[in-house]
Amino acid sequence: INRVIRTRTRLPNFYKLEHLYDALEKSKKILVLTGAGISTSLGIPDFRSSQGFYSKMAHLGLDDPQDVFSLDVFRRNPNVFYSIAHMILPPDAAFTPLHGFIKLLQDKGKLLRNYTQNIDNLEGNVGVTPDHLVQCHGSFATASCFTCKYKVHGDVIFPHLRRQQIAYCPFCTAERRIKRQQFEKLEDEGATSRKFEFIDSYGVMKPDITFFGEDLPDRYHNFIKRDILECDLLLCIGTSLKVAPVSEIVNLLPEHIPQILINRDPIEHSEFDIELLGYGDEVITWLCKKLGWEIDHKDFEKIANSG
Ligand code: CNA
Repeated sequence: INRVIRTRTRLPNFYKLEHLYDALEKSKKILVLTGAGISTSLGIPDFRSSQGFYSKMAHLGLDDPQDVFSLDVFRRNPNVFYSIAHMILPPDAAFTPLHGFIKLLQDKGKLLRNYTQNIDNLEGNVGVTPDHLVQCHGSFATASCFTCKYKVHGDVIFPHLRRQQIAYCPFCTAERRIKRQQFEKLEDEGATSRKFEFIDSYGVMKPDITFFGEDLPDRYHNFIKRDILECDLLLCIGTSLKVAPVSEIVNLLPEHIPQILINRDPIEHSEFDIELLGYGDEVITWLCKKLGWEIDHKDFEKIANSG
């Protein structure tokens, strides 16, 4: 198992691996902050790695690949999102050893909350309970009409997303057709104006994931202020910490709370007390073996024996 360990001495009692083992044994309120890197071993690309999702966006001709998740772009042209969403659809029933580790913390009564930036909903697959979970950027679990907000289970529109075909709201379809006809008529007459524009996203179903330009779900705001004061350890796993406001959590924690990073790449804009750099599933398996803990995942022993 390949890993690089980096430590610093910000906290006088927390700079050695032994301190981490001890904290994991004793902690009762761990805040686990996760990102796309905890799901990549299932083949779901992250965003910013060299083989990540953004590197596959060049053909769309966007100024910034992040625009596939821009609310304004969706409003004007929902095809952009519908043409790429199939790449990040969650696989049924799957989860990684890292998800298994979060469930293990929950089972041991140590998990205060998992703040996930992921939208793949795999925390539900492993059994992290809703009260232990904050999906900071929403998820594919539900979808809503862009116009009337009619809500459906997310999997209702999965076939459309897989076929890269827009899903429309059943209640807005007729209205959409009328508006479109009115607009086309005006256009034919050369009489279109800013006052009457046809918006392409009219009546389009949008997964309830948070786009750039949208506020985070209320649940995030309701919990985070309390949780940063209550937690006794931060584990930050599989994230580049580049998306605010979630990236700010590490700066909001009280000084005395130890901060741990488990990530493939170092995060240079933030300093952690202990950093375990490597493939997350391997690092967590190694750590659990050290602690005598067992993750309930089919690959746990295989990974443990590979190193
Ligand atoms: P990011 O910016 O792409 O960063 C991912 C981080 O994970 C990088 O620092 C990598 O080094 C690290 N990483 C990748 N693979 C591994 C691995 N096997 N083991 C350990 N570390 C690894 O993604 P962030 O999550 O930081 O950015 C936040 C965005 C990503 C959120 O808005 C998400 O909605 C969005 N996202 C989610 C998913 C998903 O739900 N699975 C997939 C892609 C993007």
